Amino acid sequence: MRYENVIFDLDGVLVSTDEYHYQAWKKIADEEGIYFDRAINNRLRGVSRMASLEIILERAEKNYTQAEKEELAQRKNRYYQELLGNLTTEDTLNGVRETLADLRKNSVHIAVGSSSKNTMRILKQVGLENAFDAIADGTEITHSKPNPEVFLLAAQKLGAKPANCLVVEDALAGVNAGCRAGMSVAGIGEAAKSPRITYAIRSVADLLSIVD
Ligand code: B16
Ligand code: MG
Repeated sequence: MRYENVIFDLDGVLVSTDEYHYQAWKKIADEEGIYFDRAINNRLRGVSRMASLEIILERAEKNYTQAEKEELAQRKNRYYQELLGNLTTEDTLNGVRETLADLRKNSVHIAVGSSSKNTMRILKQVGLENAFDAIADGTEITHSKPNPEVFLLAAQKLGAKPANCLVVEDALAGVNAGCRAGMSVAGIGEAAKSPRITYAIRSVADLLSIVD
């Protein structure tokens, strides 16, 4: 085995919750009269909720107090959680379930490394709460991606050395986090174009040939 451990990003790699993040932030931006589009949304991938809000507020015409920012972040999370209510076991991305099962069959340890504080709720809703050997998420870290903290925590929970881990990411912030953790990175979607990745993949099913 080339890698004994694979650490998956959640949003945009296992589940297409990235669209729900976009819709929830778009609603906030519209309510506040702030310009927001999908290009700006791409900068929010992998970035924590408060850091995402700061990026959106770059286009705001007024200054927001800390209390106002906290209210906006809470409101966004309410809208996001309402949308998460639609998630079913059908909503994992292409090839995810089969690939997770095949990796495990080949004794590869698998983990989730996500900035999201909603990770457990999402995994439960799509029926993947027992699919991983370890889960590290936004509720356990101080610094979100591009800081390597969440991936280092996932590796620690797996009892793995970073050099033995392959990170799977769709976001530039996540690619940078994986590199800073000293891990190899497979990039999917936008992240497949990053010069920092080790492998470009089209779907998680491509992982089997990389890991073996
Ligand atoms: P929450 P990932 C990230 O998840 C999302 O990509 C990012 O858009 C979001 O702001 C962040 O989680 C925090 O999410 O508001 O649910 O705590 O890509 O690291 O799995
Ligand atoms: Mg992601």
